Amino acid sequence: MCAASESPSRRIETFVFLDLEATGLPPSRPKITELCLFAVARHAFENPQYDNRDSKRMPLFPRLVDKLCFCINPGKPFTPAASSITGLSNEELAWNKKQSFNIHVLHMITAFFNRQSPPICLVAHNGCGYDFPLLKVELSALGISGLDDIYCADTLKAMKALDSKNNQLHQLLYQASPLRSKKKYSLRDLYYRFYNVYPLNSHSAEGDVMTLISVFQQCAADLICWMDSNARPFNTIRAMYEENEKYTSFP
Ligand code: DCM
Ligand code: MG
Ligand code: MG
Repeated sequence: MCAASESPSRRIETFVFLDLEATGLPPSRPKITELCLFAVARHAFENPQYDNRDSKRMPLFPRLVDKLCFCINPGKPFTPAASSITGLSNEELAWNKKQSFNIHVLHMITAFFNRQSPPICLVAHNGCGYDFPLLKVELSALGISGLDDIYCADTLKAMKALDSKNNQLHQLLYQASPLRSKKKYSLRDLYYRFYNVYPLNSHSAEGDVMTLISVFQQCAADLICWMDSNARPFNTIRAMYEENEKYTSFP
């Protein structure tokens, strides 16, 4: 967890949900093949809309969302597992003439951020373990050291921290022994915890971002509070690996 001094000095105004699809998992030195960003204002989470016909009073998915989603030719073979779960392949990306992670990606994401109200926090599930360090690799390959003035926060860490705090509170209030936690924290399992069904479109960047926002809505007040004090500058994230190895062009 970051030092408090590195967290935003003002409350976060915009949450930019991020999901990446890529050619595999570490240590395969993955390359990004799909990137999705949905920007949602703090205001939207603090003032949710409800469907009055729904007796469970589930919040509606935010209506005011800015979206950016695109495919990238990774220039590296997918692992069979990654290709299978994402439904993407090197052949299809080449046949559809998708471009590499080039300078246009940087221009698009910086233009997207420039339209959001700061402070901006990138939010990804297991972001610290996967998405942020992987994005850092690709930006470094373009000669970019980071994204200035952008914070980031990991919902996997946040959800575990919130559950642990609630557990401690429960012990204190009821003089109880610690609850044996069998809780699961994959994005799919968190969605199931709140909605009692599994999410649609897992392992598409857009589908996973929508699932993450739906989970976030269920604990928005606590997550926002956690992120206000635990978000860290994106520039403090270390790259997943150093891209010094030259790949032969593929395909
Ligand atoms: N990934 C993988 N094998 C898994 C899970 C994920 O190779 N069992 C890789 C490919 C995905 C990327 O991680 O594109 C991101 O995962 P997710 O779809 O969960 O965001
Ligand atoms: Mg993901
Ligand atoms: Mg995904």
